[in-house]
Amino acid sequence: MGSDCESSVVLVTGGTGLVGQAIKYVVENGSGRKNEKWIFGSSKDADLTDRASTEAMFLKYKPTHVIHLAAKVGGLFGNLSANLEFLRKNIAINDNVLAMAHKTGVQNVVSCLSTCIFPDKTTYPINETMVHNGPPHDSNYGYSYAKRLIDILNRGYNNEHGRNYTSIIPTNVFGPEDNFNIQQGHVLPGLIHKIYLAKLEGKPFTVWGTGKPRRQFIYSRDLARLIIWVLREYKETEPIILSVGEEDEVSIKEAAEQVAIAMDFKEGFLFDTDKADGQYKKTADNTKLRKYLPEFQFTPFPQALKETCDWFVENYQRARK
Ligand code: NAP
Ligand code: GFB
Repeated sequence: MGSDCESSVVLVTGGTGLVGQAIKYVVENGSGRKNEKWIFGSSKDADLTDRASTEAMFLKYKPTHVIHLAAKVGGLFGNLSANLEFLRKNIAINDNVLAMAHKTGVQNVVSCLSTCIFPDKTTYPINETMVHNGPPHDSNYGYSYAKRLIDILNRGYNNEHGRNYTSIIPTNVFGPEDNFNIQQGHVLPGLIHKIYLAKLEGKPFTVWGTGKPRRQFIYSRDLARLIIWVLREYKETEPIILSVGEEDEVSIKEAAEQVAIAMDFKEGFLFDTDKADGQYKKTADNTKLRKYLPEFQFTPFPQALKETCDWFVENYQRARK
């Protein structure tokens, strides 16, 4: 971003979501700079699947930088139920945002991929060079192909227009302001919500699947700090994985045990093995991130979970669920 004296306007598309609100939190708690104006957009500002409303938003705010988070997002079960919609909506959003960024002269765009878009049949750990080396897990092919096209678009804008638009590859994210809807959301917010309800009934909660799949989880507020670093300092067009290390990968069963502890719940849980497991693992390699930021400290998982659970209980009425 510009030097400290140049002013910047940073537009965060998808600014009202889990990751967008984490960026707002860290910007308001020490990560912002005097010469930066931050705008957190949502679908109320513009339906980004529509080219004209996307252009109108860019002309209104005149961003110099964009953090592009807006997407149709869901967990395993949300994706399983609507792969075509995930594909079409996200292709439209991504093409519109990058086209309008280029048309209005935005200097830097950081867009979001996901570790779930990696090839399903692959060696581990997976690194940034492997994104396109084979089909993604079938459970979320729609979302995955739409996300992979961001990387291809970035290449095109770089090759033909010299734009330095780049992307990040976060692993599974959780935190305050998540989507706690049990059917459509991700596993951790789903388990938190289930335990909240189980507490009221005094019964065990249900973990879907076998509990055997493995995941790396990144706290939204840690991801937010890393995204701001990428916007300001990362100069490659190639994507960069933003994830905890391979050693922090846990099974869904272990994650459920940690969530129960964070919610102070002692009634135990059952497995519903009629429900899908989805991808067994998608272990990401954060070596590239560590080369740039060897000292970056992730929030310990139990502390991040506790902060998220406390937020949910305190904000139950207004939380997305
Ligand atoms: P989220 O909580 O579901 O928020 C999605 C955001 O996108 C909301 O602000 C939403 O606005 C906006 N949006 C959706 N459709 C839109 C449209 N048609 N026009 C304008 N805005 C629209 O998502 P998130 O978890 O923060 O994800 C943010 C980014 O991180 C996404 O690109 C996602 O693919 C990526 N990511 C997420 C995870 C994860 O585990 N959560 C993991 C890897 C990557 P409204 O609220 O107004 O609808
Ligand atoms: O976060 P999640 O829904 O998505 O995790 P993915 C699914 C895993 O958690 C499966 C188990 O193994 C589920 O069987 N699970 C257990 C649960 N209990 C629950 C529950 O209550 N809710 C949910 N949702 N799962 C997503 C992709 O994959 O990863 C998205 O589909 C996105 O596109 C996201 O990229 C980051 O991690 O399997």
